[in-house]
Amino acid sequence: MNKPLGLTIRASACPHDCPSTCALEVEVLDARSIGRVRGAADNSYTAGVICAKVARYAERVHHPHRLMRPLRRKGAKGSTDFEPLSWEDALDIVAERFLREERRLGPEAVWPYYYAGTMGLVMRDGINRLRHAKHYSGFFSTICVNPAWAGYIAGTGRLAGPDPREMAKTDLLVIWGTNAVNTQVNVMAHATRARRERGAKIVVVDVYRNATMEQADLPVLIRPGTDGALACAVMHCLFRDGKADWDYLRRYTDCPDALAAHVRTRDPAWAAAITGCDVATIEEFARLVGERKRAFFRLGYGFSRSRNGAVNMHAASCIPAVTGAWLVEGGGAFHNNGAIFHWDKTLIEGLDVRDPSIRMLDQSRIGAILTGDREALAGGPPVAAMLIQNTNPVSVAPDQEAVKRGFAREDLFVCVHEQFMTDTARMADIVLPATTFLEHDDVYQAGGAQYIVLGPKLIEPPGECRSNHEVVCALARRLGAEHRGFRMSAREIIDETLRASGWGGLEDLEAKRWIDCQPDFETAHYINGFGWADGKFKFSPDWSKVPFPRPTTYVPPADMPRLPDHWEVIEEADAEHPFRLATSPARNFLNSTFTETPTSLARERRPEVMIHPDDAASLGIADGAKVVLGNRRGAVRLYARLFEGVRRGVLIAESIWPNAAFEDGRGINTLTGADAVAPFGGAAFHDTKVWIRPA
Ligand SMILES: Nc1nc2c(c(=O)[nH]1)N[C@H]1C(S)=C(S)[C@@H](COP(=O)(O)OP(=O)(O)OC[C@H]3O[C@@H](n4cnc5c(=O)[nH]c(N)nc54)[C@H](O)[C@@H]3O)O[C@H]1N2
Ligand SMILES: Nc1nc2c(c(=O)[nH]1)N[C@H]1C(S)=C(S)[C@@H](COP(=O)(O)OP(=O)(O)OC[C@H]3O[C@@H](n4cnc5c(=O)[nH]c(N)nc54)[C@H](O)[C@@H]3O)O[C@H]1N2
Ligand code: SF4
Ligand SMILES: [Mo]
Repeated sequence: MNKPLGLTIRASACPHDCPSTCALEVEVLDARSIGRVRGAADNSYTAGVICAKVARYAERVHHPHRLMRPLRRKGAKGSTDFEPLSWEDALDIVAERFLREERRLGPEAVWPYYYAGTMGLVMRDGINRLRHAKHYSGFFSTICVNPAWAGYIAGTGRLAGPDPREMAKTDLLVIWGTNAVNTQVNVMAHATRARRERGAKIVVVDVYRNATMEQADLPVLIRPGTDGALACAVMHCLFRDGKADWDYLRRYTDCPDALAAHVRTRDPAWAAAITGCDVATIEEFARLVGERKRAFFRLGYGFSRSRNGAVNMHAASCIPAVTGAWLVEGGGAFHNNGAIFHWDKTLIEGLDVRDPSIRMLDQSRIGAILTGDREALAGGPPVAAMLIQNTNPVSVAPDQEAVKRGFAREDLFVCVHEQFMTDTARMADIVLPATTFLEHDDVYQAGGAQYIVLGPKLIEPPGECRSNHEVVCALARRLGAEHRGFRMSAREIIDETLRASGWGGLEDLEAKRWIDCQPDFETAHYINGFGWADGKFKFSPDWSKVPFPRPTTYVPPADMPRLPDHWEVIEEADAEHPFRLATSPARNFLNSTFTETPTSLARERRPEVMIHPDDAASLGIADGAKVVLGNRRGAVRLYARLFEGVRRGVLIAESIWPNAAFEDGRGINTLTGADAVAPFGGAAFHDTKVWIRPA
């Protein structure tokens, strides 16, 4: 009998793409197995709380479907017909093919492609060292943060804000476009404290009555892509009712008079017509903001995933600059803390061998790129070979039909390094088995909190699994790629990177488990000025000057609003497509991760679309009926759920189910568009017009 040797509790970090980056405590049962996972109680942001899906991580790490051996495709692309081979043979095949394509078409024919399956700095970003050393095609990451970050930085000049723990010290928490109960549960723990200890009110702005909105004192239910109108109307009321802090405005902002004049015509009636939210709710929202200076705006990603998303994010971030909420603890606008960590990633990413003249290919436009769109290829050679780590584009990328056509190309060679046989791995020529965060060393940085957290190797990898770093180094040797990082261990890289970034070394971090990187109050609240040269918050940003790294080809459109507004570039419903679809996150999945664990699957049941009962009645759709959603990009078959908590004309499909969960293998991203969101790229996942009919 296998008996646990005796349970030890070890410290770790959640590796997933979630703003919280929880500090974990893992029950280690023996050299190869774990038990329960808990949140560290003495970490001030995690505060002992983690989501259910990670608490039962043992299900994922010890899952019988974990990939254990390298595989080579035998059958047609997309079939499940693979045969095992040795690591040496698998790596040789990949390297030979990369070298062959490099000789034939130049190094830009190889496109390393990755994302955030793990957020560990070494395992996620190390693939860039190989790319830079080999002068392979560049990777412009756009799928998640670009519209949100660009929109936030447009105002503040910097991606940082008040200490996220101040959510517990506010009088008014505005949770805007983030379904925190699903996506970052810790926000709710801090919100609950503010309510209990200070009588704080909670406002939730979203496009359906989700679990977060259920907890709101004031639910603000709007149509997707209309947040700019809502923000303008709130500011209209603040100026109208004498709630604007003119001392603050004159000292800290660029053009308060122009803003006041601009929003004078954008009253609640105007916004009600655009947002679908009634005038009384908008007035009540403004009244709360006006009366409670200590107002904390927790701005999420969801409302930025529209074609006008950056403008809407900027508009929402303007509200606390009107009231001067930034001046007080528990006040201001928080989105992400990216700027406080000042990482030096030279070693991890091989930035010292980077050639900036090499083309950048847009992650979200992978369908267009693989199907040979000249503009998407930036005039360069076709992509002939790929190494994919940490991401599942055949499921998560927009314009799925194009993505699938691209991956089906017989002349495209694909190596996928994965933990599971995902939709993307199925399209690979070579599949390599990957470790999980419990089986390798890495360091993590929070986006929605202020910690750097260590995640050391706690158990041995199952089967023949190898880490991303090991694979990158083994390929580098075969490809003749030169960089000292390829000869270092993950621990050595972590140590040197921490030191170069000013965070002490690995030994320090091992002792402390995490580092609290929160800047002082004056810095975090921009008391000494915002992140722009003149120190002023920008109500009127020059979008082309927003400091966000991007290829020179990404230029803001000339008609981007210069002041907060409703920008009418969303995919509005029309006669043929009377509905607007948002593909909001499911609670028990994390993007396409956890779509393999039994309890997550049991709780999510099946792919569904929420529809207002009156809309359903007018179309003859019954609760639980099979329906088809469609537009010019394709059609998707799933089940209807009648739900009063959406506006008429709006549909919500919680995502992201594997493509195979749908009757004909077409996943939800069959419907979403890959046209780049202004100003610097991104995918408008919640901005899709569709028709719906009974199947
Ligand atoms: N359980 C779970 N957790 C996750 C994820 C997951 O898939 N599942 N994904 C992870 C990742 S990668 C990220 S980036 C974060 C993202 O987490 P969030 O910041 O929460 O962003 P989204 O997940 O895109 O959407 C959040 C909410 O925005 C709403 N929304 C959509 N369109 C609009 C709009 O136009 N206006 C407004 N006001 N609201 C809108 C959606 O309905 C949804 O309820 O979550 C992470 N955590
Ligand atoms: N319709 C719709 N589509 C969306 C979104 C949406 O809201 N709606 N959200 C978008 C967003 S915000 C994002 S961030 C993207 C996310 O898209 P992805 O980054 O592709 O995220 P996941 O689907 O979680 O896939 C991550 C994969 O990495 C693997 N992985 C984890 N750790 C490791 C490791 O250490 N090594 C290797 N080699 N592999 C590992 C996991 O097994 C998993 O299959 O999806 C986007 N797609
Ligand atoms: S809440 Fe987010 S960071 Fe925390 S354990 Fe869950 S997925 Fe990980
Ligand atoms: Mo994301």
